[in-house]
Amino acid sequence: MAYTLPALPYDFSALEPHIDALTMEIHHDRHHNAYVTNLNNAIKDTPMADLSLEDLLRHISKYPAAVRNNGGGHYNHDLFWKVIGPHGAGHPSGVIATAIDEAFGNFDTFKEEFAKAATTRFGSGWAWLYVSEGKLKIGSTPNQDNPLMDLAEVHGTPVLGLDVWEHAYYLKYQNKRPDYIAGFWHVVNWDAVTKLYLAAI
Ligand code: MN3
Repeated sequence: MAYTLPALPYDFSALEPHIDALTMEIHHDRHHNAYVTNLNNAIKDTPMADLSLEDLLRHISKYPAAVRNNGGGHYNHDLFWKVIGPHGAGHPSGVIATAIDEAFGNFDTFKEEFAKAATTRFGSGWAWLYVSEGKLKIGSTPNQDNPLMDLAEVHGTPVLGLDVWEHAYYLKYQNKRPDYIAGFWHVVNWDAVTKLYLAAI
């Protein structure tokens, strides 16, 4: 069955002023849509069409680059729209807060380490909070790779991702990626992150 572009679960303007409406519209309707279209084209009439997206990504070294780039692009953006949203608390609570404190010492240290991963990813890519063998870890991947992929530098299940491609922030922030990262903390949906964490441990 062909993949479809998931509807954004809030308005394009819902993340203002931290992520602007025009960026959200172009990012979702054009960039994410293109990954879905190109993924469908890459797997059409092949055995890959019968596998789940996660199965494709976990064994991505066996598949064409178009599946790596567009399958990763679809998975990563689907996750991204879920882990951001309006009315962010600004900080985690409950089980995810405890797990972050255990893994990184405290929330401020976690934010610094995550921001460092996002800032130092050269060129296009993603910063991740992911679960590996039950523990939270921070890492980054280039392009549309992610920690599910067998050929990635980091391995685990993503629970929070930050898109640091310029298309994610350039209209509002231009070259100031650190300012975009600072805005990101205002729109993280920690309830969604908690659900992903509980499913991954
Ligand atoms: Mn993107």
